Amino acid sequence: MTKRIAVIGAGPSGLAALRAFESAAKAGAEVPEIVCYEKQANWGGLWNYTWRTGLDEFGEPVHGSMYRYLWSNGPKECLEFADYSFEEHFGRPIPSYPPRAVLHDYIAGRVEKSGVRKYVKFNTVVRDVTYDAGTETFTVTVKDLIAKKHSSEEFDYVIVANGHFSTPNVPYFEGIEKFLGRVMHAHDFRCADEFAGKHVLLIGSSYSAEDIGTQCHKYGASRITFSYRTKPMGFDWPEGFEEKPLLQKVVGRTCHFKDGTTADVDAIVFCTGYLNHYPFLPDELRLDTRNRLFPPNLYKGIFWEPNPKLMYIGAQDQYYTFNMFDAQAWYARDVVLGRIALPDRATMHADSEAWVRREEALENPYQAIDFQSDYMRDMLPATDYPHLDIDKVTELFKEWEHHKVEGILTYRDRSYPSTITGTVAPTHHTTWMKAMDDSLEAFLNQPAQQAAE
Ligand code: FAD
Ligand code: NA7
Repeated sequence: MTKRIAVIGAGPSGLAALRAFESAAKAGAEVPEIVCYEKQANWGGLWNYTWRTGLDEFGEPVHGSMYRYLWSNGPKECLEFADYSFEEHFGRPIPSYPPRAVLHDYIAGRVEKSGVRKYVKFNTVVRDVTYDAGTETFTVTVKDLIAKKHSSEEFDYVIVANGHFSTPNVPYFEGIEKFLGRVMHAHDFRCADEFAGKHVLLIGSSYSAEDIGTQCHKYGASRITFSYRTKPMGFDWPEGFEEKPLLQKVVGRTCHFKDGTTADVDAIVFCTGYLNHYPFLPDELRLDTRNRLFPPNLYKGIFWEPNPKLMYIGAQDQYYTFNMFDAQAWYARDVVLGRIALPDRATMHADSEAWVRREEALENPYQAIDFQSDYMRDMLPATDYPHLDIDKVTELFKEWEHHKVEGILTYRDRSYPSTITGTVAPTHHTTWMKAMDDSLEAFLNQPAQQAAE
């Protein structure tokens, strides 16, 4: 009987799984029957922008954490699919740091062309997954949000690809309930314009703080203060930015920091990260991890060791994104197709523990990049995923880190060569600080006035 596989989520990770199986099917392999459940009305995951915050039109938690004016925070050359270059999609080379809509177009273009939409049940949220050791099958219970009906189906494998930058981690700070201004988590941030003229405090010292802070500055905030728990980001911040140690308490609009200093602010944005959240999984199947490069108990960062028929794609922290999800999807597919044999549980665990220990010893972003590159090298040769030059991608990531240090407001004006086509990206028609329109049309089309000059 044909095996069945459920994919939970049609973001970049779930779509990588669909694409992986489809490419094997096109090459003549017999593949399982696939059903992908996606709670939103369209695919693309976080890249599928929503203006909504809180609950969606069905009363479900809004998945989207992306905001207006979000531009890629790394070079597109580092995430390029090995089987579908940007040049192939757009018909010409494009600059290295595209805004969100352009990346959504790229992700969607590949899967649209490979005809996998038929596998996706949109507006369908996965509520519950159980495993029956007797029949060796999973029962997946879903709700069709439009028909308002629950139903259950049996599967031999489940791929969990629901993303982990969607459920906010929100710590408490004394007095914040009486703060006389706007308080929100990055998950609910949508439009920087509302902070024009305001002094914004961002708690956290990672990507969200950096990006939302610089974006608020770009759209007219009067001051940006960051508050860090462990260490400051340490960029050479221009006038108007400041980094302070952790917030201790809030009195009215006055924020008190660990070094005894204070700041009067208009808004507080929690950039305190996200929780890996799998509300549809029972304890025995649920990954329990913070955001890290190698979550424990996942062989190859994919297979749930107590029951490797349950697989996770994209559950780790990410330097690599789209092409890493591909590598994982191709690997998972080949295990399902019997092309790769999994070792016994003890061997799997010893392997993943070695990665976990290595991750714990990492000291800086350059080592972290090398770590995830090695993880890619560990997966790729086992599959027929088209050649991806990991040495070159690693170099690009390290250049990107240098470029951020050289100019946190100018790094997005840089260009890099594609590791797939070799073409060096053209310079964008407008520098990032001056590019206020983040639409696909504005990005791809030279403004008439500039073109005429
Ligand atoms: P997601 O994109 O989160 O997709 C998960 C999908 O699962 C969603 O469509 C969701 O609706 C669906 N889903 C969730 N729960 C259920 C359920 N119970 N039932 C059915 N469906 C469900 N990466 C980059 O490469 N470059 C960037 O510039 C970049 N910027 C980022 C900015 C922000 C603000 C954030 C939060 C992340 C950013 N990322 C960036 C990283 C991002 O994680 C990846 O690019 C990518 O979106 C991860 O894909 P995913 O499929 O694993 O998860
Ligand atoms: P990250 O990268 O997981 O970073 C979370 C940040 O939040 C990090 O600086 C943490 O500080 C900080 N944090 C977490 N808990 C607290 C508490 N309790 N108090 C103070 N600070 C805290 O999440 P991001 O949202 O920045 O990035 C996630 C993705 O979104 C990423 O892929 C981007 O591309 C966009 P720490 O350093 O641990 O002390």
